Amino acid sequence: QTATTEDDVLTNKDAFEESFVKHVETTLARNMYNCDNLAAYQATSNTIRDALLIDWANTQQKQTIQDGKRVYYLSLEFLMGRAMDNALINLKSRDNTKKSLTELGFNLEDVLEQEPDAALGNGGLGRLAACFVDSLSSKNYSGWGYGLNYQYGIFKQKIVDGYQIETPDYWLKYSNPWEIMRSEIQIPVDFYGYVYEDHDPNTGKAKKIWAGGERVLAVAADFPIPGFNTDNTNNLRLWNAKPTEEFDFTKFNAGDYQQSVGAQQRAESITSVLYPNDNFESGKELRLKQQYFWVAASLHDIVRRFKKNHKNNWKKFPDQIAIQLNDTHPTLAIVELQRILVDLEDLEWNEAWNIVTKVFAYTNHTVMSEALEKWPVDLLGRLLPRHLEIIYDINFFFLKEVERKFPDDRDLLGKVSVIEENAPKSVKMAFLAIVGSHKVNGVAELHSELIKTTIFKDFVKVFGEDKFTNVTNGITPRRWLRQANPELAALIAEKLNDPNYEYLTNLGRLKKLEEFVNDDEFLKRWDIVKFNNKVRLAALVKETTGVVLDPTVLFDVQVKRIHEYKRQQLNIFAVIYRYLKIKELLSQGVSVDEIKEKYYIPKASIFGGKAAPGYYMAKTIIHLINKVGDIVNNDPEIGDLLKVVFIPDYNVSKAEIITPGSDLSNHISTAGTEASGTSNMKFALNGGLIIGTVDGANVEITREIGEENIFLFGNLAESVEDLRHKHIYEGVHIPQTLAQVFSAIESGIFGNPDEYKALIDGIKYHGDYYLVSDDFELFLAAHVKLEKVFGHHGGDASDTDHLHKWVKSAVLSVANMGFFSSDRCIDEYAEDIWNIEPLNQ
Ligand code: 26Q
Repeated sequence: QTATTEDDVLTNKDAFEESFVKHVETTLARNMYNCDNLAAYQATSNTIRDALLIDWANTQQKQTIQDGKRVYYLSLEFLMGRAMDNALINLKSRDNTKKSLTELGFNLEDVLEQEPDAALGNGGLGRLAACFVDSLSSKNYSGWGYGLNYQYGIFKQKIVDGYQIETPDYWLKYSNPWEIMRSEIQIPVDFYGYVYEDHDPNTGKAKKIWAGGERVLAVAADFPIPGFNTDNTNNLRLWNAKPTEEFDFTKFNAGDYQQSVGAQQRAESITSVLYPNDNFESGKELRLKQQYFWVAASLHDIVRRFKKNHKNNWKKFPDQIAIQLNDTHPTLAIVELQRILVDLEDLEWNEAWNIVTKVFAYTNHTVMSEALEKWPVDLLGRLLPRHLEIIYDINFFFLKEVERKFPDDRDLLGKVSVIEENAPKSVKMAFLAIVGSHKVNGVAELHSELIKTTIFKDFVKVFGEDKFTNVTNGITPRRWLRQANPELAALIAEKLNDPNYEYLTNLGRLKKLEEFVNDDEFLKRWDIVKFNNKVRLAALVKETTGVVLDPTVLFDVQVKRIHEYKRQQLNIFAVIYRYLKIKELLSQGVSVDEIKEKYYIPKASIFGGKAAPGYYMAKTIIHLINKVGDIVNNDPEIGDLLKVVFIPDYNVSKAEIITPGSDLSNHISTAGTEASGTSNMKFALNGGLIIGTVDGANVEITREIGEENIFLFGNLAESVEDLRHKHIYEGVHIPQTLAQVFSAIESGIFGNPDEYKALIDGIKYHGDYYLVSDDFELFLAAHVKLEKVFGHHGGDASDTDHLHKWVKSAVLSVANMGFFSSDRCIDEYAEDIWNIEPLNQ
């Protein structure tokens, strides 16, 4: 009588243990006597997966029966991180699993550590997609993700002699228990070849045929996405490229068997590696191949599913399907759907185009020109000859319409054309995405306003204001509060009288925390939680860098991709300035205690983030941070007054430790450059304060939490253009403080100054594009102010000054962060863009 249902493994110890042993013995073909943590992870994940699959199958069946509208989120990146803890939390199985594993002789935390990160993304855009699929499931929407199942995720970063070294992330070393291979779902995708015109034998109508070329198979791998507090379990479908069995007989007959097999094999390279550029367009042919492979497979899958229920009733297509384009990477989907409808399904151009534009919507994530995708027409035309023709036709009909509406505006046509005529003649993907979508959104208010007045202003004129909208980004509180910060999540649940953590799907309820802001006992407990999280972060720093941090000092964190616009250089220059000043004071005989008392509180500057492998300037910044760390951390006079560390290989799992452990985090991009930022939200939700510029979502965070609870500084977006102009025509003014930093670097104290020449010259002589010189002293001043508020916190809860200023601000921040749940964000997309409603459960 031990028979159990799959669901019991989630809540019943015996059922869990029975399944665990079964998986050890059958799935893993091992035995309980030599079961290590890795085997325990595999047996546990397979056990949880079994339960997950039931919910997943039920959900898909329910969604099919209800036959409502579904949204498909097309993203080339899903930066998921680990799946197991998230599944345990969402399925309410964490306690049972922890207890069961303990009985079996394992520790849950150690077992969780065995899982490699699914690092199929670069940074913010990829992590946003991961938060979105979590919210789609948790809020009972019918919503699938479509992406690529890269064999290699974002590279692993090693730091050797202060330099970044990239090593491959072969994350599928052991089989992936969260992936369900759908080897029966195979979709052929064609490349190259040529187009000819034929006549329909029945109607006599002319018809375009795309023929010849290379064929690759797209094979589906499915990842179930569990929701929190609901059985709703959506699907993330990631494609694998596989060779077809068709064979190059000319080569074969010519006796070149080896070579023809080799050519087939190369098909798999399409989904081999994630391009490691963040906010930078590289124009590589393989990247375009990835994009079309993914888009074609996804659309054919979507269309096939539609036809199963609705045959050729194409009018219904936009009532059944919404497709969201995560940046311009999937823009070819617009062209592909038009091709399917016109070439394969024989719809009239206008009827097809009407359907296409109702289905698609496009999210823009940047205004920076170097990140805007452009594909040369000769490359596009060679790889996808029929698609290039369709793009020309789309542009032709669009421009005709513009001309009809604005007959007197002679320049307008050139400004909105999807084709850039300059050498090399190319297709502007953002323009194509706008023309083919019914809505275009930015990701924070400031950013959404900026795109309307700069890069897309002519399209606002053509299409009107209503097509352009804002959906401010959000983050999932399941991973970024409950999973990353269990102690804080528990304290909040207690204060909200919410033992089932329902606030995690109703994040506005955090507001109630304001009631306790004058309760000293509560503030102390809050501060102890922060302290414990700082101890956890200090352990990570010790383990990864060897540097020992005192958890009572100010933890000042900047972790994100390394980019000039994000201005890690501004931060490290300020650290160098601090070091120089401390040295100066010491040389004047001022004691360490007096320095702490009157000048500089002790602090640790914690950096982390990857540079794109070909981004020289970003790599230079990493090198400088590491060299400054070497000098400062080994200076015997300095002690705990200042530490500088660079945590190697920043990723989602490390973020889960770093975020809760920060006192202060930096979001200091040049105003107008960071579309939103999402780590700012994660830090604030975990009770860290922010030092930031008036950029991206910092603006709305300030509005929500109150300007007295955030440290803003720097020139505003509206001044940036003038300042850049001034730099070029009047020269850059380097303030004395910054000049001292440059002299120190040039003196060689951080190693060969030639290595930093490009970094400094870019500011001094090449126009200081990111306004480091303009914002440097404002940054220093913001620090003076915030360090007064932080005080001489000793991590002992007896520092009432700290408690009443800093900790209060932290509580008030958290209390007002409800708006930044990705649940709210998904509700806005559902209502304003997708026109879908949650499923009846
Ligand atoms: C494009 C062409 C070829 C190769 C790579 C790319 C590419 C890859 C990744 C271009 C851009 C990206 C990533 C962009 C990104 O992460 N943007 C961030 O999106 C976040 C979510 O909206 C925002 O919070 C950030 O402000 C924004 O920088």
